[in-house]
Amino acid sequence: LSAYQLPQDFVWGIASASYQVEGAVMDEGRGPSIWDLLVHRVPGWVADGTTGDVTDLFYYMYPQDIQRMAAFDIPYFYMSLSWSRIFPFGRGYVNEQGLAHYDDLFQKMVDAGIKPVVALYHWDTPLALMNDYNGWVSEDIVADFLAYAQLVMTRWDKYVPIWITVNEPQVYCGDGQGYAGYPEGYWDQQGITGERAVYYCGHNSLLAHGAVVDWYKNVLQGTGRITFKNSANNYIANTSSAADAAAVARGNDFQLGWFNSPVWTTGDYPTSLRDTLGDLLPNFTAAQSAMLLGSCDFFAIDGYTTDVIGALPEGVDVCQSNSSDPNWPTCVLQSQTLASGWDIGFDAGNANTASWLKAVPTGLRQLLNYLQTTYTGPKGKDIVLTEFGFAEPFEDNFTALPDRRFDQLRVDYFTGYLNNLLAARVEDGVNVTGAIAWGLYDNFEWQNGLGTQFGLQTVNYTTLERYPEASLFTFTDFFKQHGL
Ligand code: GCO
Repeated sequence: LSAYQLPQDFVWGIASASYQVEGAVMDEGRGPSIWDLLVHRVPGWVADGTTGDVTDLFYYMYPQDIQRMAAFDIPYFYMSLSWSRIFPFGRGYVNEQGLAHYDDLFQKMVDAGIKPVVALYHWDTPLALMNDYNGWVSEDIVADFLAYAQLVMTRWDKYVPIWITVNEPQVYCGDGQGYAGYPEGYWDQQGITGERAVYYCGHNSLLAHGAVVDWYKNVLQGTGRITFKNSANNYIANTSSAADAAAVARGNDFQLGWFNSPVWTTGDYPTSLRDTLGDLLPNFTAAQSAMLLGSCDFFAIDGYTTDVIGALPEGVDVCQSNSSDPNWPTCVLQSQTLASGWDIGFDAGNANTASWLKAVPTGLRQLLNYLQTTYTGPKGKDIVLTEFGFAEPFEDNFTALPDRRFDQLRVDYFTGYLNNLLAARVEDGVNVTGAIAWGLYDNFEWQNGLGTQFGLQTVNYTTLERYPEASLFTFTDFFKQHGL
């Protein structure tokens, strides 16, 4: 494998997202997003009390960030557009300063030889749309999202070879509706139960994705590739029992089938979701199913880790640490309707690093094989690993780790994951055609705030200086070693 040469069009690069890196939240006509409200007004929403007000100040510092990427010969950069910089009220009035900002950003990227991979939506819903109609819970968002997409794709398609409609709907709809709107509890006050909000959010995300792809292909006749981004952990069964195997299958339906059965296989949600959720799950019309089927040019997967999944005894809604492997003691509840899982050390601060390093990299190979078997088919469309990465435990603790730039655990993470990706491609014949690392540098890690650091560069939040870490060299050297 060490001599294997990757094809020249292999998509490799590094990632960011607007609210996580831009800062400058009140500058040049930007309107607020739901995150501005959540971080300032909901006590305890962010674990360490930080916000994205400044974060990496990418909004102003992008020229140097682009030069840094160019210096490392990084060919692709994943980023998202801030919807509320362009439509401060979510729709209607357009902010020309926001457009001019991204004009210059794209021009500088292209001048530096870097290709943008651009998401239209990475969780920062314009606040006005939340106030008007509850954001993604309402089907009204489909028309507003389409109008926004039409404006930006018409203007920037010439720069953008790869478009992402929505980022990880399973997460922003499923893992607490706060990512798509307000925290749980708010919905109940609106007369929408939490669970119903989750599945309407997912449904409207699919309809919005489908509407944008349909317009992009048939009206704009865009030449780029377009898809939405999934998030999934690799699931392995806790024991060889039939009940645990069923829990794994059910878990995969809930994390992947929810969005991918409608797009890749049947045009509808998986049977297990229909059986479990009943009328919480909306229906597609025949025309909507037809629009969704085949609407992704490739399968985009964000895959960070592996969970051990076991069946829960009926009626028990906390998970039990009955894993047969003592190296995996951390019990993480996936969902009441899903299964329980034992997380193999994804969390920053988890001291369980040894088992994490031992167990997880092979999980990526399994996940890629699962996706090809289940969705894309052996000679079908390709798979791109659009995010993977690692928050090194204790990295922000200068006493424990005085030189943060030598991030040994993250180096091991990328080495292990990239070699397993290669094995999936070369030895298993999985059509995986790209790998994009999270992230460009430390940034605002949502509810974990600035303290949880995934960066391949570390950032001094007093001076905003960026420092390449060892993992940035490991990551970029890997592709050079393999012919790129
Ligand atoms: C996503 C991710 C990123 C995170 C990263 C590390 O939705 O694409 O959640 O925004 O920062 O996955 O947790």
